[in-house]
Amino acid sequence: MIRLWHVAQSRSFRVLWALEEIGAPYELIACSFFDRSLRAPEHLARAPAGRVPAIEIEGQSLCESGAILLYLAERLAPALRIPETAPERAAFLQGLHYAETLGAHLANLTQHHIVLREEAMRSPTVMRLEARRLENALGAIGPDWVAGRFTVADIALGYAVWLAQRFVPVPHAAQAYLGQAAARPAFARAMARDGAAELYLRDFYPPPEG
Ligand SMILES: N[C@@H](CCC(=O)N[C@@H](CS)C(=O)NCC(=O)O)C(=O)O
Repeated sequence: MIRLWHVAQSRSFRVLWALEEIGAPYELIACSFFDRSLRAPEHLARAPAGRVPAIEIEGQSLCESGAILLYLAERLAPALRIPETAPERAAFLQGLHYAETLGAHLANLTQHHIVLREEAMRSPTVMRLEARRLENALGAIGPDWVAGRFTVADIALGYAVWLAQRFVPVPHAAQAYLGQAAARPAFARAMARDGAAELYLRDFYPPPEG
């Protein structure tokens, strides 16, 4: 049985969505960022940075969302990846990893808008800069699937665009891309299992004026 350690709205949603696309049975272990459970020794043994996602599959433990997506596709759903010899392979790998270019901006914005609770801890300059950089980076997304057909790269990117709309106006092509992604039945099933929001409680976190 596959086991997924997950926090609602976090990058582990990528893996949850992929598991729903695949249709393999899995156990979902709902975690929280706020109860120290991700710092417990048993979680650190499977995810040394104390993060999610973490997954156990076939006796292996993985804790990097892009690697998990590729592993799941290779092992269980070859249709969700692009084979090494196909011409679309480069676009597939590029999309899968570009998701973490977006992820870096999203993580910084999450820190400054949400995790750093006191105003004095936040940097308005970083918030404005990261919002601008995220918006620019979104310019490369959509409207079509990154490698010509739906793959796990679109799961990685789709989640990033879904979260990005909380921080910036999403460009039209990326909006159309997200619309296609969110229309997938597996996306809706994953959303239904995501759990109660504890991190992003507002629809939009605008950059501070200035
Ligand atoms: N590059 C990693 C990033 C994992 C990551 O940073 N996860 C966040 C949630 S989106 C987390 O668990 N943060 C908890 C913490 O930093 O303490 C991946 O894509 O899996």
